[in-house]
Amino acid sequence: ATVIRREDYQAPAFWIRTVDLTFDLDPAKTIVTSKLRIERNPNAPQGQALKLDGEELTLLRVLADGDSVSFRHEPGQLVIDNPPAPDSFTLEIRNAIAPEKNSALSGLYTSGGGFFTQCEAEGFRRITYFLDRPDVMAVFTVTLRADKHKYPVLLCNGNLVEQTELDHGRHCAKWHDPFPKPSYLFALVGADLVAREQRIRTRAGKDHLLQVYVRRGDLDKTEHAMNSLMASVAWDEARFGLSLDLERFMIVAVGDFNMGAMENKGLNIFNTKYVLASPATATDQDFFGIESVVGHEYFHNWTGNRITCRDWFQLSLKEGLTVYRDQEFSADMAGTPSARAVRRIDDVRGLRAAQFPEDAGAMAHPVRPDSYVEINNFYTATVYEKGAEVVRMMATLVGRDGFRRGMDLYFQRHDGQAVTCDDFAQAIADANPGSALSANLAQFKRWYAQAGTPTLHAEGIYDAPTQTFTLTLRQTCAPSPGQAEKHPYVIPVAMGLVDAEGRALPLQLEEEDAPTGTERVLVLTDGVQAFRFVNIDAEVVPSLLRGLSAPVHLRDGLDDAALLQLLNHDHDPFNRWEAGQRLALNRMLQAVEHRAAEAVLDEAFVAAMRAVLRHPTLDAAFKELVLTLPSESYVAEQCASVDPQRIHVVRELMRRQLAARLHADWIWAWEQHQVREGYRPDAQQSGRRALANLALRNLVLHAVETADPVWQGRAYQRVKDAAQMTDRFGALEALVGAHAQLAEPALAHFHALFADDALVIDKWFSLQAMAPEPIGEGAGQVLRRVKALMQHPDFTLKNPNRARSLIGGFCHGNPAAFHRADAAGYIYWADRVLELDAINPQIASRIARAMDRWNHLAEPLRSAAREAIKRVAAKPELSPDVREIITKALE
Ligand code: BAL
Ligand code: ZN
Repeated sequence: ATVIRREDYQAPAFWIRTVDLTFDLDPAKTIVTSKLRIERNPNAPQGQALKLDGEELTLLRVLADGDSVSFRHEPGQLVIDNPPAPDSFTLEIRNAIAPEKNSALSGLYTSGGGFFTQCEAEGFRRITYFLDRPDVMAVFTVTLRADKHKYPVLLCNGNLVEQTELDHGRHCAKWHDPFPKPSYLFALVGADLVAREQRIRTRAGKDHLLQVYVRRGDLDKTEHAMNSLMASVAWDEARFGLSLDLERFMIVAVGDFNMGAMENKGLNIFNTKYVLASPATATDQDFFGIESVVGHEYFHNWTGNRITCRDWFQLSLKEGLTVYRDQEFSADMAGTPSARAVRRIDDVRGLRAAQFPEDAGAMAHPVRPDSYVEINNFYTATVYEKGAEVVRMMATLVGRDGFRRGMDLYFQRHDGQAVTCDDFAQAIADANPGSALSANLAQFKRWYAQAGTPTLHAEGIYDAPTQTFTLTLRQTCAPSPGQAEKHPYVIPVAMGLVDAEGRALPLQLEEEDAPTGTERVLVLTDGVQAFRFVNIDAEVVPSLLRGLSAPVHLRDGLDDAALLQLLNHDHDPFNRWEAGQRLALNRMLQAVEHRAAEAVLDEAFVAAMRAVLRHPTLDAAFKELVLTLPSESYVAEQCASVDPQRIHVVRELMRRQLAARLHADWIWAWEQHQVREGYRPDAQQSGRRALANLALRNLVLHAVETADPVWQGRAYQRVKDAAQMTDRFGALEALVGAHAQLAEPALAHFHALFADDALVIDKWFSLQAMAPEPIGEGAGQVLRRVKALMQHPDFTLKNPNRARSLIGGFCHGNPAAFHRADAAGYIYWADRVLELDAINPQIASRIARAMDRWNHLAEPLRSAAREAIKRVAAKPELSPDVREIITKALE
């Protein structure tokens, strides 16, 4: 396999200034004609051949300045050693492709009888020969020709400039995109679709047409996507002064899609999962996901499209920044400070569930990787979510206004360019001279270069006679593949001090004249640093790393009493939640380590949970987060040697205890949090539904334990009658999660109700794949079910959403059912990876990553896992995607 290294970057030998493309669309044989205006790059070493990328193409013709030209093939490239004119010339290429055979869904492919594209990262080379790299930006003019009856809608980037009728029932549409763009942002659609349309006038006073295209019959599920798009346009103008730069902005939904969505210039293509929603078919979480992804792709128009990446190592330049922007958008949309905190907790849960394990596993890589074999493998939680944390830390270090100044400078300097993460950090720092970021910029950028999650160790000592509190902070970071030694990071530590009465104390360091408020950001730059606070008149508990102000583990040694103090009193809702999670986690880890499954939850913990649940002023959404035990995978991350079965048993037994001992409180919570007004997917209503659903899960769990039919019956009734999906699915989850007898009829009823709705059927598959494995007798039940579901008429490996729901749900989302001593889960995994690899390497590679952390498993799981990985490795014809993952796993 060819390893691409960041240090080998060279500017291209040629630029492509303009592209004229013509597509004669046909599923079996599409003809692509491409006219490229090419210029030699005067700043690159001269005399180089022109090497165009191309894969799976049938070449029909090559002309240079209208004449034949000699060319040759190298693997994946068309090489022209002697272009006709030294500095600039026109190249005309004609080639054929077979979209209907493109099961990898990269390039041009068919789905549901239409044509769609996905070009990021390197799909354009599967359409035609090109300099398929992000630093080559060209102006595209595209003509699409197709059968009018089958493909009445023909879309491409930019503006529609011409529409004509052709002979033989065909028609033609010509599009021009005035913005130079890299090939990865190219898109076309040819399909039978309908659109929801909205005309808007922005703050900038310009009129625009927004369109959301879907299949006929889905139009009633596009309102939320359109509302989210309008909100995104308004937000980017208000928060960052960034206006829509196109007359027309289109979103197109497609059922077969590798990613969540794609930010092609002016023509976003979306997985249906992130477009279609109605209260009857989508949960609150689905509604939220749509708002967030619509925002994300829209925000890319500036952070990604107007300023793009110089090379793929800089992927986080656009992804980390755009995730940060979509997180801020969602937080602003949530409204209240408490709802913002709920959003932040949710983001952190995602970071800890996906990125922290990645940073500690075989695929650990820096936010800006140094090398890759297959770039598709680097669309990771590290590049996206940790990248967003790096941007968030910059914003913390320069402040909200300072960050806006930095963004303004970034656009002033780089609009229209393909740049690097260094350029971004430099702009934020330069706009904020005198800030902790500009003072420590080179060191700060280690966040881009070093892999692994650092640990922040904290120790606080109160000295009553001098009324001082000394906080000593120390940082460490474990080695990661290829990086034995780590240098200190710049770690912003947002913090406060909380006394026994819950007062937030004024914070004054000994070198300061006066307090600076009750919350501040300490900046740790050395390996160890002490901060001495003065005028502290009582014992305090430090509340550190508020809002997770840096993506690190915190080891502050707080005992139960201190954590309870924070849970009860911390002014920072994030750390309040964190304290509750830590109380639960400590108990879970103790039970796991001491093999004391029967460990009885102490009354102090149960009472603390009850106090939160019954609290008169806390939001329901926040309560739901506090009352939800840390996930099994998060517990696993804290263990040196992981026994997923054991963790599962402990968590299940704890769940049952909370269900039993808070029984009356759960009844109260259920009754108090029913939403009776019309459905709105907002923070307030969805919080109430989330808490009511958690209550129902607990009530059904307890009912199954005590053989009480009432709550099982209520849940079943809700599956049948609920007016919307959040409640219906919540009830179904409660039955399945408790192994209730009514789970089976409820699943059957649910399937019958939604048999024609692919996205709902995906939920039905994944719920079963992620069902908790029964404790004791019945082990292996989930895998048997998953195997049976593969034979279900609705199952197909070819649809990424379906494959992810069942196989991904099981391998990634159900550790206790997947990691089995008899290796049956691993055998299933290896078979599916190999099977999927022949169809769609990107999806196969994602499933392959379920073994990233095999090395941390307890025996005999570890050995069994290694055997399975070796079996996949032994297959000679693996895709580079899967080969890279498997090779790294075995290193
Ligand atoms: N650029 C790939 C999809 C996304 O991150 O928006
Ligand atoms: Zn993105």
